[in-house]
Amino acid sequence: MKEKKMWWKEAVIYQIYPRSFSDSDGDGIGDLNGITSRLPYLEKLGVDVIWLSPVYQSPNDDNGYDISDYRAIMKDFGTMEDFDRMLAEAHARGIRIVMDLVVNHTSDEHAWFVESRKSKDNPFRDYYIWKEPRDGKEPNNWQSCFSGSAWQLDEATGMYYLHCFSKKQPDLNWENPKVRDEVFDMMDWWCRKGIDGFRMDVISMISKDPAYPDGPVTDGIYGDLGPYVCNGPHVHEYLQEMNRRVLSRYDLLTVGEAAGVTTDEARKYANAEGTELNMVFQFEHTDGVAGEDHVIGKWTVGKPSMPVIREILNRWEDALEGKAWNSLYWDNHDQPRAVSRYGNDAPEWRVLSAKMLATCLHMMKGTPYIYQGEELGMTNTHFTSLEDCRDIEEINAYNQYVVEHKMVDGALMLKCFDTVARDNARTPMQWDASPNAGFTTGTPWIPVNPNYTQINAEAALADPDSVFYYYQKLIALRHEYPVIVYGVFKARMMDSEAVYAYERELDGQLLTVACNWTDQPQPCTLIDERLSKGGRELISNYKEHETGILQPYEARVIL
Ligand code: TEU
Repeated sequence: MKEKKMWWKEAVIYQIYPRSFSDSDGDGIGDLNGITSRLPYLEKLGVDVIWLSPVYQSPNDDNGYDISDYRAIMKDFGTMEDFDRMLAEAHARGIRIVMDLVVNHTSDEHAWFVESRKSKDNPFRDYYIWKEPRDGKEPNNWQSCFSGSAWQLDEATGMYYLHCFSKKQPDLNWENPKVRDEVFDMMDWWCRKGIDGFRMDVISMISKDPAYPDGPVTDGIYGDLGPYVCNGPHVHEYLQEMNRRVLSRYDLLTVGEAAGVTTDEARKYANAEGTELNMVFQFEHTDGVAGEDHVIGKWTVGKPSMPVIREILNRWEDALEGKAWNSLYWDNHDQPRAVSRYGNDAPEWRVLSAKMLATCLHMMKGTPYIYQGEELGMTNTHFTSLEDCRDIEEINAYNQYVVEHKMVDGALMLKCFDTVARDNARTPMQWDASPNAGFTTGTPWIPVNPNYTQINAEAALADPDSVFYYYQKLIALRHEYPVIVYGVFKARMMDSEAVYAYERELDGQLLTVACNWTDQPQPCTLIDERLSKGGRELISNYKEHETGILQPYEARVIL
């Protein structure tokens, strides 16, 4: 099937986690003016769109994913004037801005919840999900994604409210048409301001199984809520309503963060007819792969193997072909650093493996997302005690598994944090080798990664062989060659345990990609075959090549 051309299929997105990007006023917290001042850097990289993690008013229990006012800017980040200026300056540089939309839940400090908890007959009561106790306890055994029960008893009325995340993030009741009206009005308000799209936080979780059954117990303590809150009975209906009432009236990029999504579900969310969203983020190759040495829940000290990752990504490429559009990502603010997790962050391999991973992802079919610092090959950090942690997910998990239930040894838990904790992605952006990596003149809210003296933007910009310039080239290639955007994906060399290879084909044009995921040379004849038939190299992370093999972490792309 001929793919319909759309700007958001041709775009490369850059995610900014504002808290950790650039601090303009020395309070140790990144802000909007900091982002505006760095726009020339992003323009140089060549990205088309910025996705901003939440910048709305928030008590910051979960760094802005707990919103207390959807139409106000978080004080730490600046003012609405700062926002308007950032938007205007981004647009002047041809960069669009996509907002994070967090509407599965609000903050417990949002005016709706402040009202809702007051009494059983408050007009806002049904904005949230309230249940009577079961045998004097929680209504069911669900575990919150941030440990502990997903239910919180509220003294005022003796009832429990549902919070799939922290207890300061009560879930909205999407079955209530008034909630949908409020959300759609608010979205419309931002669209009229001129923003260019939404990344929708856990949008797959807005419709719950009305039976609220107990979930399967996996860690011996609580039950899994996933099967009863992900892809629920009305989720597609609600998104179609959102599409009719808001999205279809503007020219937007929409991407749903879809925990628990399968390829079948994605074909509905991101259907080619455009009745719901443009694309979704799936979790199979990130949270879904605990890899070897799994400890508990999402916590692991192991690495996922390439064939496992390849099976997942190739299956997504094939299943969505012609039916729905893919998103492509290694990193975001909830994931460890890609080069540490999938590549090799040892000094001798860091740059090569970061470029290899970038090639492997950016030549696939779908819209690629780059997370701040990924273009520098930023790495995971190291946790020496719970004091180093800022993320509520880490702190609660440590308290539950190490302190309270004594199921995991504290040192092992810290090793898990080194491997997969979200704070790995949240250490400040490394701008230069000056104190605090040039992120702030004050004390950063989370310590900088000590390797900033070597790994930073200033050094990368001065080095023509840097990871930065490699990303710049990958982005430029996507803009230049339609086969990279629209070509049909076909897996190659599936018998290799070490080489991830594939082709893309469009109107008789063939693109061949081969990536060595190991630190050893690996046999590969695919590239030589293409070269012998007149193919030419578009990009590679090595200058000199060898016949019949790929060198350690070598990536080659032939057109
Ligand atoms: O994340 C939702 C989610 O299910 C996971 O990414 C989760 O945060 C984590 O990886 C579990 O191990 C979204 C946001 O991206 C995240 O930052 C928020 O904390 C969360 O929703 C709640 O809003």
